[in-house]
Amino acid sequence: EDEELLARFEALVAAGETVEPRDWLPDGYRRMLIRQIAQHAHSEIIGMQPEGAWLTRAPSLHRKAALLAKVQDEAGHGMYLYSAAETLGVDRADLMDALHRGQQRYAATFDHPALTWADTGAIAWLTDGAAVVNQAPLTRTSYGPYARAMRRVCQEEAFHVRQGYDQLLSLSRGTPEQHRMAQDAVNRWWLPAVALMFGPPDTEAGGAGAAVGSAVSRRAIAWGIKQHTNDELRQRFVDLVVPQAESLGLSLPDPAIRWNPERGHHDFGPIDWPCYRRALAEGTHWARRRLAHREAAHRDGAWVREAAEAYARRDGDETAE
Ligand code: FAQ
Repeated sequence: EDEELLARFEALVAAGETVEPRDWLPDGYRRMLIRQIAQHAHSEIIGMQPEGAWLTRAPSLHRKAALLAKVQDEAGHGMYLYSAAETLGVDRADLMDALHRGQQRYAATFDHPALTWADTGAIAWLTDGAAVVNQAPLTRTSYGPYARAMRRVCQEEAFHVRQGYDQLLSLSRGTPEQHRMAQDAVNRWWLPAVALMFGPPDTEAGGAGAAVGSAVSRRAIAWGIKQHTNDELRQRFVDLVVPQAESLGLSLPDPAIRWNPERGHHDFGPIDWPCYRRALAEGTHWARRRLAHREAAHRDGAWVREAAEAYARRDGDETAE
């Protein structure tokens, strides 16, 4: 019977139909989705921290309002994604626990500090820019609740990219010191965006993890979870941002970037993925800080969760009043 169900499931996916929570799902598909959606949700909420650190120091009311809205949007994305994960039969509290215990990951992009105000512009332009490139195809992912969450998320992320671009443009055209600050932030956020927002390369010499990486991608593509490999999306991102950097009057810190007419793409330098792998395996000062901050926020929010639960338990008559 399972084989018949599996055949029906695979036919559904092959036909480009979305799979819904009421449908029968193979265990592997469910596990892969829970892992990706949870990792994605965790990235959204941990990703609030670098920019959030500048909320009290924004240089104008206008910039502060925009940054506040952006950071709140990221919280909202986390919430849609936790809800999408819950349709797969997991509990949000358990996912949160797994994050806090280090059993589930989040994008290590955010394990870097936002050193100056310009970093908030570089994060929004580059990191959200990479997020849109990676996530736009996910609006057509095979699992309905994830695909629907991605539509709204992508619209909001695309707006963040414009906000970051606008902020960097002001700095780039400002005083020489402001220009230097913008360039310095771009220099520091380029690699975390281009390397980490897309995951490991499709092929990598040596290392068991490397084989897992590409195998994971192949499985995800076969099931219609992903449509493109990590490297295809990374190339798309590089092609997109090179002309944007030019119009910003800023450079990207990779001397190997140049247009390759034969490939019809920009070449770029190799990424030292073993270095990132080591950082992921061993942990870093900023990774510990991000997680400690998250856990403290979770503890501080306990009374809000308790109040919300108490409110939800009130009987229907009273709520109707
Ligand atoms: N950091 O399985 P693969 C956002 C781990 S949204 C840390 O081959 P895959 C918006 C991976 O878990 C950002 N670990 O990776 C925003 C695995 O370890 P495990 C998030 C990483 O699935 C902007 C191992 O390496 N977006 O930020 C990372 O092919 C600004 C092997 O990896 C999404 O999640 C990493 N970067 O590619 C918010 C989009 N990459 O679990 C605030 C959906 C890999 O076996 C401010 N997700 N690892 O122990 C995806 O498309 C994929 O999951 C990738 C990872 C592309 C992220």
